[in-house]
Amino acid sequence: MTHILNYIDGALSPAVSGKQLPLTEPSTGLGYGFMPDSDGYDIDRAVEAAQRAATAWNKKGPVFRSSWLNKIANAIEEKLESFALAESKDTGKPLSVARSVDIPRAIANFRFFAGAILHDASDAHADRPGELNYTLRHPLGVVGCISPWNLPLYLFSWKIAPALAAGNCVVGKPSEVTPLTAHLLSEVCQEIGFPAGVLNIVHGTGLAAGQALVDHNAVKAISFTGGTTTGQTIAASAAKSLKKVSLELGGKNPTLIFADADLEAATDTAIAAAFSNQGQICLCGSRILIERPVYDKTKALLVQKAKALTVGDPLAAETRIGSLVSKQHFDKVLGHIALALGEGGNLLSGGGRVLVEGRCEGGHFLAPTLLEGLGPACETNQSEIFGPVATLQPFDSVEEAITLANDSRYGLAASVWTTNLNIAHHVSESLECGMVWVNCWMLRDLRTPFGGVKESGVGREGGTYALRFFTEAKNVCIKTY
Ligand code: TXE
Repeated sequence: MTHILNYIDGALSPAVSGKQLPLTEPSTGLGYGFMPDSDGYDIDRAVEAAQRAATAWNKKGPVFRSSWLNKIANAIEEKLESFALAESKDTGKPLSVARSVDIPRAIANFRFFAGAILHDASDAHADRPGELNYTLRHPLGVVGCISPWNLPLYLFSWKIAPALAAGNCVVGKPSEVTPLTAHLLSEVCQEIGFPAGVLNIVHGTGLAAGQALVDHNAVKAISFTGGTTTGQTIAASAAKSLKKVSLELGGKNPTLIFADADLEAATDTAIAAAFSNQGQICLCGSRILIERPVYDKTKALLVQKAKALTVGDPLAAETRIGSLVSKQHFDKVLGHIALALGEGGNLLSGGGRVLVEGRCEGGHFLAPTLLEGLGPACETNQSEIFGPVATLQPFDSVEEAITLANDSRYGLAASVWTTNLNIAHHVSESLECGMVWVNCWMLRDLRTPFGGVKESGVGREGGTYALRFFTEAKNVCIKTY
């Protein structure tokens, strides 16, 4: 049995109340350990430790902080395999994905912000005679980072690395569904002697530990990734103390395939965009829009490629689709499929549970599911399902494609497939979202703005956007003569 502990002031400890929550491995359905069921008392302890550490951490300067972030990255890299195994066990995702995507990306996040803070610069406005304005950027002090279960260490590190680099101390609250790699991170921090109190990790539910973090008066900002409804609750709570918030929320992203596209490449990537991580990525392309002249051909390719994906034990090398993250989430996604069929959807592939024999017979596996025949207004094309479910819709013109793509309360990302440069530019400009990939999907440069519009969130992460979020600007104006 694994016993996860909080990491507060450099030490590992249970919740003050002694309460624990059970942990389940989704691919087997079996319990594997316990984690602290922390509450406001644990958050208070963590915030106090962070406050004590804040001045020294900031005053040591960027070179010092950068070197510590690199030490964390190196320490995770040395244990990459055990981190990958833990991430796969906790989420049900294929080990190959955790090993090649999740953990390398977490390492890259620490390294990227270790470098970014060394090259960060502030503004000066010195072009008016007799006046000099310059902008100081102060860290906020103590900040809260709340992360979800789909890419646990990847998204946790995407928040804490810029916060620490910018000179803040952090109280992190990883998802209670997948706390294991955050716990391994705290062990790594202890092993390398990371300064006590600079990073604190408190485990528990959103309602108890998460809400206490959001409500804490000494916490100056909340960076959150998760569901839109939770984001709205957090924004409303944070408004009471006028905390800064960065909210990276849900998506219902379109993949637009025009008739002139390279259909092999487009369908390969559309399948990856729909089903990677079991469809549990905010960037997943769950609405595939296809220009009518190539609709039938594209559909045939998509169905063939969806059916070819191997669903199975996350530890098996050939597995492409693992288990959904929990029984609760599995039931929710199955409910969406039933609703889609009720709405008149025509099932092209998948549609139900996959029984994986042996070790994983109690797991929550779903076949990659494609549906057609559903209009833009139906629930299936409006709700974020967050599972391996995508719909196909035809369109007849560029303008219709744009209208269909924008017919969503979400606006996170889009993937556009065309060899026509004019279409690529016009569609990219017209889409209501924060990120457009043309002839690709999820190709990431960590300097670029990451985030969405409409109900997909508020603010941007990445590069200087994150460093700006985690600092407060102060202008100094000097009359020089
Ligand atoms: O996420 P929650 P859930 C979407 C996806 C999914 C839905 C719900 O559609 O089906 O959200 O998932 C913490 N104050 N995404 O319920 O609740 C919580 O403990 C402070 C999209 O699992 O948003 C966890 O650490 N914190 C997404 C984190 O918020 C609170 C990734 C996320 O949990 C809180 C995951 C509160 N009141 C789900 N309530 C993406 N954008 O990538 C919860 N939390």
